[in-house]
Amino acid sequence: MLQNIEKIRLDVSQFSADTKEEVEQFRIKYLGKKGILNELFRQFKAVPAGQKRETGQQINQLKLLINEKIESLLSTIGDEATDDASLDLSLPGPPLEPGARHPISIVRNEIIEIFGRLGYTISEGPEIEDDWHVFSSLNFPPEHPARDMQDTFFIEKDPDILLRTHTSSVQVRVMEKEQPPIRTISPGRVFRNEAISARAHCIFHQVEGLYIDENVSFADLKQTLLFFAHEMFGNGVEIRLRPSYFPFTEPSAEMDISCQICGGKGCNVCKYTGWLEILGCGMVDPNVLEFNHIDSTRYTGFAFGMGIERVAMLKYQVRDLRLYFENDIRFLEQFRSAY
Ligand code: 2U9
Repeated sequence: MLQNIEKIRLDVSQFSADTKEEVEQFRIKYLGKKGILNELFRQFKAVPAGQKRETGQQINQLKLLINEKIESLLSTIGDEATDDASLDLSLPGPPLEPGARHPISIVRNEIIEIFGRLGYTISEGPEIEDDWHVFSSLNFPPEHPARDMQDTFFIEKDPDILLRTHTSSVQVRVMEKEQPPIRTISPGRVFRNEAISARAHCIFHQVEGLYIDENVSFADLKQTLLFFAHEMFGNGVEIRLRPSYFPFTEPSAEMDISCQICGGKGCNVCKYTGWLEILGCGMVDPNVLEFNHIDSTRYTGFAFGMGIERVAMLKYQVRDLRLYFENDIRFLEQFRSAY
């Protein structure tokens, strides 16, 4: 038995391992329930009394040796991840997915670019406005519902201060500084006190346009918007204008484009009408020109306004406006190739 113990001691001393897995196998082989050491203890019972003392000491020393071996193997193997032969730290990391421009930015830039080709400048102005620039100078009557807290975010301490509900206020500021010819568009964020749904949000983006000069007519407006529709949605698109009402334009109209999904035949996207509403427009009301010190007997102008979310919905067939605000990567990454 002492000879057998000596042989086992030699095996243990010579053993080496590269992984924690191998050390565990080693532990089971020697210290497991049916392992070599327990087998020795079983055989120990049959050892003659005179040899028991020495044999017992040898087995206990062997047990110590095995435990020390396991400890030393584990400490040299260390953290498996850092010692994994397949890990080459000199290799370049996995490629990063490129970011994508937000669909609202893509469409805003496209609108700006299209009107830029027609000579329109870009105007910007404050989001926090006063009553004059958002309502009064734009011919809103005192009792107009937009002036109500239900529709507009007012600053509590001062009813004259509010978040702009449209970017027309920017164009009013242009008229304060410049005389015609004026040809400008104003992209920007606007705020309305509305419940959030698939079709409405309390914050959204607009582009409004204003053209004031001598002899500007409704025909100029129609041709400008037809050009825009063709550039934005393709030359096959048709437009139609329906009479409407806005305080700041007279006459006023809403413009529809022919549905691109069904080609005007009627489908569930266009609610079987063949048309999709895209923007509002009209001839600038002479009152608005006069409020802003522009001679309405000499000058006429047209204006239009559109929600960028709505244009992007039609262009990319987005069914729920809330997707624009959720920053879900699965939605945003679909626009990677769009610009
Ligand atoms: C000035 C005078 C007139 C801008 C216009 C509209 C018609 C219009 C809506 C479309 C969808 C806003 O985003 S929306 O809810 N806008 O229908 N906007 S004419 O008229 C102006 C602008 C500036 C000085």
